[in-house]
Amino acid sequence: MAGWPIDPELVIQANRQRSAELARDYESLGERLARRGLEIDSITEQVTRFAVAIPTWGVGTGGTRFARFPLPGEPRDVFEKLEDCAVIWQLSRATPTLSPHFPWDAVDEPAELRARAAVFGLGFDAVNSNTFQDLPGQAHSYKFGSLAHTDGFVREQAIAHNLECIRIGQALGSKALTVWIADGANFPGQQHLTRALERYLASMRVIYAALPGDWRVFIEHKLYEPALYATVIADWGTSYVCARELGPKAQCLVDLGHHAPTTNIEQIVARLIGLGKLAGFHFNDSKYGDDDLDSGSINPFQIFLVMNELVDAEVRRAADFAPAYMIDQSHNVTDPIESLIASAQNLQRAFAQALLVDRDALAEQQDRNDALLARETLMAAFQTDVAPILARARANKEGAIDPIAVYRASGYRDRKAKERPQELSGRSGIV
Ligand code: PSV
Ligand code: MN
Repeated sequence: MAGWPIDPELVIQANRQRSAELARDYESLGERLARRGLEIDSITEQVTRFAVAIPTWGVGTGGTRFARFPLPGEPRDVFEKLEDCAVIWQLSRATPTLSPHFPWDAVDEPAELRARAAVFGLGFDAVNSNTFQDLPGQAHSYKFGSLAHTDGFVREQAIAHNLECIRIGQALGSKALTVWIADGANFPGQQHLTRALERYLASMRVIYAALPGDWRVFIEHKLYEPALYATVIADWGTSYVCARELGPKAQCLVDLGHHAPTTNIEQIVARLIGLGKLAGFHFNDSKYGDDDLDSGSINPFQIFLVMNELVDAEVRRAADFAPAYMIDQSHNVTDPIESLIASAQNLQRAFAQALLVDRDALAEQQDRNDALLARETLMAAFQTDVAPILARARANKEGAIDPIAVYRASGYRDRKAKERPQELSGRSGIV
Protein backbone atom coordinates (compact mmCIF):
# COMPACT_ATOMS: atom_id res chain seq x y z
CA MET A 1 0.00 0.00 0.00
CA ALA A 2 1.24 3.46 -0.91
CA GLY A 3 1.88 5.78 1.97
CA TRP A 4 2.77 3.26 4.68
CA PRO A 5 4.45 5.05 7.59
CA ILE A 6 7.38 2.60 7.45
CA ASP A 7 9.22 1.91 4.20
CA PRO A 8 7.84 -1.46 2.97
CA GLU A 9 11.27 -2.25 1.54
CA LEU A 10 12.56 -2.45 5.13
CA VAL A 11 9.95 -5.09 5.94
CA ILE A 12 10.76 -7.06 2.81
CA GLN A 13 14.49 -7.06 3.56
CA ALA A 14 14.05 -8.03 7.20
CA ASN A 15 11.66 -10.82 6.24
CA ARG A 16 14.10 -12.10 3.63
CA GLN A 17 16.76 -12.51 6.32
CA ARG A 18 14.42 -14.51 8.51
CA SER A 19 12.48 -16.51 5.94
CA ALA A 20 14.69 -19.64 5.78
CA GLU A 21 14.66 -20.03 9.55
CA LEU A 22 10.91 -19.48 9.65
CA ALA A 23 10.37 -22.08 6.92
CA ARG A 24 12.26 -24.68 8.98
CA ASP A 25 10.40 -23.82 12.20
CA TYR A 26 7.07 -23.83 10.42
CA GLU A 27 7.72 -27.18 8.81
CA SER A 28 8.79 -28.76 12.06
CA LEU A 29 5.72 -27.42 13.91
CA GLY A 30 3.56 -28.60 10.99
CA GLU A 31 4.90 -32.13 11.41
CA ARG A 32 4.19 -32.13 15.14
CA LEU A 33 0.68 -30.76 14.66
CA ALA A 34 -0.02 -33.31 11.92
CA ARG A 35 0.67 -36.07 14.46
CA ARG A 36 -2.15 -34.53 16.50
CA GLY A 37 -4.43 -34.54 13.48
CA LEU A 38 -4.08 -30.79 12.86
CA GLU A 39 -3.35 -29.15 9.54
CA ILE A 40 -1.01 -26.21 10.11
CA ASP A 41 -1.99 -24.18 7.03
CA SER A 42 -5.63 -24.21 8.03
CA ILE A 43 -4.70 -22.95 11.53
CA THR A 44 -2.53 -20.22 9.97
CA GLU A 45 -5.37 -19.23 7.67
CA GLN A 46 -7.69 -18.75 10.67
CA VAL A 47 -5.03 -16.84 12.60
CA THR A 48 -4.55 -14.56 9.59
CA ARG A 49 -8.15 -13.46 9.99
CA PHE A 50 -7.78 -12.58 13.71
CA ALA A 51 -8.35 -8.86 14.30
CA VAL A 52 -8.29 -6.62 17.34
CA ALA A 53 -8.98 -2.87 17.51
CA ILE A 54 -6.39 -0.41 18.79
CA PRO A 55 -7.61 2.20 21.29
CA THR A 56 -6.65 5.64 20.02
CA TRP A 57 -5.80 6.64 23.60
CA GLY A 58 -3.37 3.72 23.84
CA VAL A 59 -0.78 5.20 21.47
CA GLY A 60 -0.11 8.13 23.79
CA THR A 61 1.99 7.50 26.88
CA GLY A 62 -0.17 6.57 29.84
CA GLY A 63 0.51 7.33 33.44
CA THR A 64 -0.65 6.80 36.95
CA ARG A 65 -2.45 9.31 39.10
CA PHE A 66 0.99 10.26 40.43
CA ALA A 67 2.76 11.11 37.23
CA ARG A 68 3.08 10.72 33.52
CA PHE A 69 6.40 10.50 31.73
CA PRO A 70 5.73 11.50 28.11
CA LEU A 71 7.67 9.78 25.37
CA PRO A 72 9.33 11.89 22.70
CA GLY A 73 7.28 12.02 19.54
CA GLU A 74 4.00 10.96 21.06
CA PRO A 75 0.92 11.89 19.03
CA ARG A 76 -0.67 15.25 19.70
CA ASP A 77 -3.99 14.75 17.94
CA VAL A 78 -6.08 11.99 16.46
CA PHE A 79 -4.44 12.27 13.03
CA GLU A 80 -1.05 11.57 14.57
CA LYS A 81 -2.59 8.77 16.62
CA LEU A 82 -3.90 7.38 13.35
CA GLU A 83 -0.40 7.36 11.90
CA ASP A 84 0.93 5.41 14.92
CA CYS A 85 -1.96 2.97 14.62
CA ALA A 86 -1.02 2.52 10.96
CA VAL A 87 2.49 1.45 12.05
CA ILE A 88 1.01 -1.18 14.35
CA TRP A 89 -1.29 -2.35 11.55
CA GLN A 90 1.44 -2.36 8.90
CA LEU A 91 3.81 -4.51 10.95
CA SER A 92 1.40 -6.73 12.90
CA ARG A 93 -1.38 -7.14 10.30
CA ALA A 94 -3.70 -7.94 13.20
CA THR A 95 -5.12 -4.49 14.01
CA PRO A 96 -7.24 -3.19 11.11
CA THR A 97 -9.46 -0.88 13.18
CA LEU A 98 -9.29 1.89 15.77
CA SER A 99 -11.58 2.39 18.74
CA PRO A 100 -11.84 6.18 19.23
CA HIS A 101 -12.78 8.05 22.39
CA PHE A 102 -14.78 11.29 22.44
CA PRO A 103 -14.27 14.13 23.03
CA TRP A 104 -10.54 13.23 23.18
CA ASP A 105 -10.55 12.48 19.45
CA ALA A 106 -12.94 15.26 18.43
CA VAL A 107 -12.42 16.64 14.90
CA ASP A 108 -14.33 19.15 12.82
CA GLU A 109 -14.88 16.69 10.01
CA PRO A 110 -15.21 13.03 11.05
CA ALA A 111 -15.56 12.12 7.37
CA GLU A 112 -12.02 13.45 6.83
CA LEU A 113 -10.73 11.26 9.67
CA ARG A 114 -12.44 8.28 8.09
CA ALA A 115 -10.90 9.07 4.71
CA ARG A 116 -7.41 9.50 6.21
CA ALA A 117 -7.77 6.15 7.99
CA ALA A 118 -8.92 4.48 4.78
CA VAL A 119 -5.65 5.49 3.10
CA PHE A 120 -3.95 2.96 5.41
CA GLY A 121 -6.79 0.45 5.05
CA LEU A 122 -7.91 1.24 8.61
CA GLY A 123 -11.53 1.37 9.78
CA PHE A 124 -13.32 2.23 13.02
CA ASP A 125 -14.57 -0.11 15.71
CA ALA A 126 -16.76 0.90 18.67
CA VAL A 127 -16.77 4.59 19.63
CA ASN A 128 -16.29 5.28 23.34
CA SER A 129 -18.12 8.08 25.11
CA ASN A 130 -16.60 10.02 27.98
CA THR A 131 -18.73 11.36 30.80
CA PHE A 132 -16.12 10.75 33.46
CA GLN A 133 -14.31 14.07 33.32
CA ASP A 134 -15.20 17.73 32.92
CA LEU A 135 -14.13 19.69 29.89
CA PRO A 136 -13.65 23.44 29.60
CA GLY A 137 -16.92 25.19 28.85
CA GLN A 138 -19.07 22.27 29.93
CA ALA A 139 -22.33 23.45 31.58
CA HIS A 140 -22.65 20.77 34.26
CA SER A 141 -20.02 18.85 36.20
CA TYR A 142 -19.68 15.06 36.28
CA LYS A 143 -18.09 15.15 39.72
CA PHE A 144 -21.07 13.29 41.18
CA GLY A 145 -21.92 11.19 38.17
CA SER A 146 -23.35 11.40 34.68
CA LEU A 147 -26.07 9.08 33.35
CA ALA A 148 -27.04 8.16 36.94
CA HIS A 149 -26.65 11.65 38.39
CA THR A 150 -29.33 12.93 40.78
CA ASP A 151 -29.69 16.11 38.69
CA GLY A 152 -31.72 15.72 35.51
CA PHE A 153 -29.75 18.47 33.73
CA VAL A 154 -26.51 16.55 34.21
CA ARG A 155 -28.15 13.37 32.95
CA GLU A 156 -29.44 15.21 29.89
CA GLN A 157 -25.98 16.56 29.13
CA ALA A 158 -24.49 13.06 29.42
CA ILE A 159 -27.21 11.59 27.21
CA ALA A 160 -26.65 14.31 24.61
CA HIS A 161 -22.92 13.51 24.56
CA ASN A 162 -23.65 9.84 23.89
CA LEU A 163 -26.03 10.76 21.08
CA GLU A 164 -23.31 12.96 19.62
CA CYS A 165 -20.91 9.99 19.80
CA ILE A 166 -23.38 7.91 17.80
CA ARG A 167 -23.55 10.65 15.16
CA ILE A 168 -19.76 10.87 14.93
CA GLY A 169 -19.53 7.08 14.89
CA GLN A 170 -21.92 6.92 11.96
CA ALA A 171 -19.74 9.34 10.03
CA LEU A 172 -16.72 7.16 10.82
CA GLY A 173 -18.41 3.91 9.77
CA SER A 174 -18.53 2.52 13.28
CA LYS A 175 -21.35 0.21 14.36
CA ALA A 176 -21.24 0.34 18.16
CA LEU A 177 -21.12 2.67 21.12
CA THR A 178 -19.27 1.66 24.28
CA VAL A 179 -20.63 3.27 27.43
CA TRP A 180 -18.54 3.18 30.56
CA ILE A 181 -19.63 5.47 33.36
CA ALA A 182 -17.62 6.39 36.41
CA ASP A 183 -20.81 6.97 38.43
CA GLY A 184 -20.87 5.61 41.94
CA ALA A 185 -20.28 6.47 45.55
CA ASN A 186 -17.17 6.92 47.66
CA PHE A 187 -18.97 6.44 50.98
CA PRO A 188 -21.70 4.25 52.39
CA GLY A 189 -24.90 6.28 52.46
CA GLN A 190 -23.70 8.72 49.80
CA GLN A 191 -25.97 7.32 47.13
CA HIS A 192 -29.29 5.51 47.07
CA LEU A 193 -28.05 2.31 45.48
CA THR A 194 -31.35 1.28 43.92
CA ARG A 195 -32.34 4.71 42.61
CA ALA A 196 -28.91 5.29 41.07
CA LEU A 197 -29.37 2.21 38.88
CA GLU A 198 -32.91 3.26 37.96
CA ARG A 199 -31.63 6.66 36.82
CA TYR A 200 -28.89 4.97 34.79
CA LEU A 201 -31.40 2.73 33.05
CA ALA A 202 -33.74 5.61 32.28
CA SER A 203 -30.84 7.50 30.64
CA MET A 204 -29.67 4.43 28.75
CA ARG A 205 -33.16 3.89 27.37
CA VAL A 206 -32.94 7.27 25.62
CA ILE A 207 -29.52 6.39 24.19
CA TYR A 208 -30.72 2.94 23.15
CA ALA A 209 -33.70 4.46 21.32
CA ALA A 210 -31.31 6.59 19.25
CA LEU A 211 -29.22 3.65 18.02
CA PRO A 212 -29.30 3.14 14.26
CA GLY A 213 -30.81 -0.20 13.19
CA ASP A 214 -27.49 -1.97 12.64
CA TRP A 215 -25.81 -0.59 15.77
CA ARG A 216 -25.17 -2.11 19.20
CA VAL A 217 -24.47 -0.49 22.53
CA PHE A 218 -21.82 -2.08 24.72
CA ILE A 219 -22.22 -1.73 28.48
CA GLU A 220 -18.84 -1.79 30.20
CA HIS A 221 -18.87 -2.71 33.88
CA LYS A 222 -16.12 -1.94 36.38
CA LEU A 223 -15.74 -3.06 39.96
CA TYR A 224 -14.32 0.16 41.39
CA GLU A 225 -12.40 3.33 40.54
CA PRO A 226 -12.88 6.22 40.48
CA ALA A 227 -15.84 5.45 42.77
CA LEU A 228 -14.19 3.57 45.60
CA TYR A 229 -17.16 2.29 47.59
CA ALA A 230 -19.92 1.40 45.11
CA THR A 231 -19.90 1.66 41.34
CA VAL A 232 -23.32 1.81 39.64
CA ILE A 233 -22.40 -0.75 36.94
CA ALA A 234 -20.03 -2.77 39.08
CA ASP A 235 -20.24 -6.28 37.68
CA TRP A 236 -21.33 -8.46 34.80
CA GLY A 237 -24.58 -9.32 36.57
CA THR A 238 -25.68 -5.68 36.71
CA SER A 239 -24.44 -5.19 33.16
CA TYR A 240 -26.42 -8.23 31.98
CA VAL A 241 -29.63 -7.12 33.70
CA CYS A 242 -29.32 -3.67 32.10
CA ALA A 243 -28.59 -5.15 28.66
CA ARG A 244 -31.62 -7.42 29.00
CA GLU A 245 -33.83 -4.55 30.12
CA LEU A 246 -32.71 -2.40 27.21
CA GLY A 247 -33.15 -4.93 24.42
CA PRO A 248 -31.31 -7.02 21.81
CA LYS A 249 -28.99 -4.23 20.65
CA ALA A 250 -27.50 -3.89 24.16
CA GLN A 251 -24.72 -6.28 25.16
CA CYS A 252 -22.06 -6.56 27.86
CA LEU A 253 -18.43 -5.63 27.31
CA VAL A 254 -15.80 -7.36 29.39
CA ASP A 255 -12.72 -5.31 30.25
CA LEU A 256 -10.37 -7.88 31.74
CA GLY A 257 -9.09 -5.43 34.35
CA HIS A 258 -12.51 -4.60 35.78
CA HIS A 259 -12.87 -7.50 38.20
CA ALA A 260 -11.57 -8.54 41.59
CA PRO A 261 -8.17 -10.26 41.18
CA THR A 262 -9.42 -13.80 41.80
CA THR A 263 -12.52 -13.62 39.57
CA ASN A 264 -12.95 -16.42 37.06
CA ILE A 265 -13.29 -14.24 33.96
CA GLU A 266 -13.51 -17.07 31.46
CA GLN A 267 -16.59 -18.29 33.30
CA ILE A 268 -18.18 -14.84 33.00
CA VAL A 269 -17.38 -14.96 29.29
CA ALA A 270 -19.03 -18.39 29.01
CA ARG A 271 -22.12 -17.13 30.85
CA LEU A 272 -22.47 -14.07 28.60
CA ILE A 273 -22.02 -16.21 25.50
CA GLY A 274 -24.69 -18.61 26.77
CA LEU A 275 -27.04 -15.70 27.37
CA GLY A 276 -26.37 -14.18 23.93
CA LYS A 277 -25.08 -10.98 25.54
CA LEU A 278 -21.34 -10.92 24.98
CA ALA A 279 -20.53 -7.59 23.29
CA GLY A 280 -16.78 -8.00 23.23
CA PHE A 281 -13.64 -7.12 25.12
CA HIS A 282 -11.27 -4.53 26.31
CA PHE A 283 -8.18 -6.71 26.51
CA ASN A 284 -5.38 -5.92 28.93
CA ASP A 285 -3.63 -7.63 31.81
CA SER A 286 -3.37 -6.99 35.52
CA LYS A 287 -1.92 -8.17 38.77
CA TYR A 288 -3.86 -6.24 41.40
CA GLY A 289 -6.67 -4.13 39.95
CA ASP A 290 -7.35 -2.19 36.76
CA ASP A 291 -3.63 -2.10 36.05
CA ASP A 292 -4.07 -1.73 32.27
CA LEU A 293 -0.87 -3.68 31.64
CA ASP A 294 -0.05 -5.23 28.27
CA SER A 295 -2.28 -8.13 27.24
CA GLY A 296 -0.57 -11.43 27.99
CA SER A 297 2.23 -9.87 30.02
CA ILE A 298 1.06 -11.11 33.44
CA ASN A 299 -1.35 -13.97 32.95
CA PRO A 300 -1.19 -15.45 29.45
CA PHE A 301 -3.04 -18.54 30.67
CA GLN A 302 -6.10 -16.47 31.51
CA ILE A 303 -6.15 -14.96 28.03
CA PHE A 304 -5.86 -18.46 26.59
CA LEU A 305 -8.81 -19.66 28.70
CA VAL A 306 -10.90 -16.71 27.53
CA MET A 307 -9.95 -17.44 23.90
CA ASN A 308 -10.82 -21.06 24.48
CA GLU A 309 -14.39 -20.05 25.34
CA LEU A 310 -14.52 -17.78 22.29
CA VAL A 311 -13.25 -20.41 19.87
CA ASP A 312 -15.60 -22.96 21.42
CA ALA A 313 -18.54 -20.59 20.83
CA GLU A 314 -17.43 -19.99 17.26
CA VAL A 315 -17.06 -23.69 16.53
CA ARG A 316 -20.54 -24.51 17.83
CA ARG A 317 -21.99 -21.38 16.17
CA ALA A 318 -23.42 -19.92 19.36
CA ALA A 319 -26.40 -17.60 18.84
CA ASP A 320 -25.88 -13.79 18.89
CA PHE A 321 -22.13 -14.31 19.00
CA ALA A 322 -20.19 -11.55 17.22
CA PRO A 323 -17.77 -10.18 19.82
CA ALA A 324 -15.76 -7.04 19.13
CA TYR A 325 -12.13 -7.34 20.18
CA MET A 326 -10.47 -4.20 21.42
CA ILE A 327 -7.41 -3.44 23.53
CA ASP A 328 -7.59 -1.02 26.46
CA GLN A 329 -4.18 -0.47 28.01
CA SER A 330 -2.07 2.27 29.54
CA HIS A 331 1.59 2.25 28.57
CA ASN A 332 3.59 3.98 31.25
CA VAL A 333 7.15 2.71 30.77
CA THR A 334 7.23 1.34 27.22
CA ASP A 335 6.88 2.74 23.74
CA PRO A 336 3.11 2.34 23.22
CA ILE A 337 3.60 1.24 19.62
CA GLU A 338 5.81 -1.64 20.76
CA SER A 339 3.45 -2.56 23.58
CA LEU A 340 0.45 -2.62 21.28
CA ILE A 341 2.25 -4.71 18.67
CA ALA A 342 3.31 -7.20 21.36
CA SER A 343 -0.18 -7.23 22.88
CA ALA A 344 -1.88 -7.89 19.56
CA GLN A 345 0.60 -10.71 19.05
CA ASN A 346 -0.11 -12.15 22.50
CA LEU A 347 -3.85 -12.12 21.81
CA GLN A 348 -3.28 -13.75 18.45
CA ARG A 349 -1.08 -16.35 20.15
CA ALA A 350 -3.81 -17.22 22.65
CA PHE A 351 -6.29 -17.44 19.79
CA ALA A 352 -4.00 -19.78 17.83
CA GLN A 353 -3.47 -21.96 20.90
CA ALA A 354 -7.24 -22.13 21.46
CA LEU A 355 -7.65 -23.33 17.86
CA LEU A 356 -5.39 -26.29 18.73
CA VAL A 357 -7.66 -27.62 21.49
CA ASP A 358 -8.86 -31.11 20.60
CA ARG A 359 -12.55 -30.32 21.20
CA ASP A 360 -13.89 -33.82 20.47
CA ALA A 361 -11.46 -35.37 22.95
CA LEU A 362 -12.22 -32.66 25.50
CA ALA A 363 -15.99 -33.16 25.21
CA GLU A 364 -15.57 -36.88 25.65
CA GLN A 365 -13.29 -36.43 28.67
CA GLN A 366 -15.73 -33.97 30.20
CA ASP A 367 -18.63 -36.39 29.71
CA ARG A 368 -16.61 -39.15 31.39
CA ASN A 369 -15.62 -36.73 34.22
CA ASP A 370 -11.97 -37.42 33.47
CA ALA A 371 -10.71 -34.25 35.14
CA LEU A 372 -7.04 -35.02 34.65
CA LEU A 373 -7.11 -35.79 30.95
CA ALA A 374 -9.48 -32.90 30.25
CA ARG A 375 -6.97 -30.56 31.83
CA GLU A 376 -4.12 -32.21 29.86
CA THR A 377 -6.05 -31.64 26.64
CA LEU A 378 -6.27 -27.92 27.35
CA MET A 379 -2.63 -27.75 28.45
CA ALA A 380 -1.42 -29.53 25.30
CA ALA A 381 -2.86 -26.64 23.30
CA PHE A 382 -1.66 -23.92 25.66
CA GLN A 383 1.87 -25.32 25.81
CA THR A 384 2.34 -25.42 22.05
CA ASP A 385 4.74 -22.78 20.79
CA VAL A 386 2.73 -21.28 17.92
CA ALA A 387 5.23 -18.51 17.12
CA PRO A 388 5.94 -19.86 13.59
CA ILE A 389 2.20 -19.75 12.81
CA LEU A 390 1.96 -16.14 13.94
CA ALA A 391 5.03 -15.15 11.96
CA ARG A 392 3.77 -16.90 8.85
CA ALA A 393 0.34 -15.28 9.21
CA ARG A 394 2.02 -11.86 9.30
CA ALA A 395 4.38 -12.59 6.43
CA ASN A 396 1.48 -13.88 4.29
CA LYS A 397 -0.08 -10.42 4.59
CA GLU A 398 3.18 -8.51 4.01
CA GLY A 399 3.57 -7.81 7.69
CA ALA A 400 6.86 -8.26 9.53
CA ILE A 401 8.10 -11.63 10.71
CA ASP A 402 9.69 -9.78 13.63
CA PRO A 403 7.62 -6.57 13.95
CA ILE A 404 9.40 -5.05 16.94
CA ALA A 405 12.82 -5.49 15.31
CA VAL A 406 11.62 -3.80 12.12
CA TYR A 407 9.98 -1.00 14.11
CA ARG A 408 13.21 -0.33 16.02
CA ALA A 409 15.32 -0.47 12.87
CA SER A 410 12.96 1.95 11.11
CA GLY A 411 13.82 4.92 13.34
CA TYR A 412 10.12 5.89 13.35
CA ARG A 413 10.12 7.11 16.94
CA ASP A 414 13.18 9.33 16.44
CA ARG A 415 11.65 10.79 13.30
CA LYS A 416 8.41 11.56 15.13
CA ALA A 417 10.33 13.08 18.05
CA LYS A 418 11.62 15.69 15.62
CA GLU A 419 8.33 16.19 13.79
CA ARG A 420 6.18 16.36 16.92
CA PRO A 421 7.76 18.69 19.43
CA GLN A 422 6.59 17.91 22.92
CA GLU A 423 3.78 19.87 24.49
CA LEU A 424 4.58 20.72 28.05
CA SER A 425 1.56 19.62 30.01
CA GLY A 426 1.49 18.72 33.65
CA ARG A 427 -1.27 16.23 33.08
CA SER A 428 -1.18 12.92 34.86
CA GLY A 429 -3.65 10.09 34.81
CA ILE A 430 -4.73 7.47 32.36
CA VAL A 431 -4.58 9.49 29.18
C1 PSV B 1 -12.26 2.68 32.38
O1 PSV B 1 -11.31 2.25 33.28
C2 PSV B 1 -11.96 2.24 30.97
O2 PSV B 1 -11.67 0.87 30.93
C3 PSV B 1 -13.06 2.58 30.01
O3 PSV B 1 -13.07 1.72 28.91
C4 PSV B 1 -12.65 3.93 29.58
O4 PSV B 1 -13.37 4.45 28.53
C5 PSV B 1 -11.19 3.60 29.27
O5 PSV B 1 -10.81 2.91 30.46
C6 PSV B 1 -10.34 4.69 28.84
O6 PSV B 1 -9.55 5.26 29.78
MN1 MN C 1 -12.10 -0.37 29.21
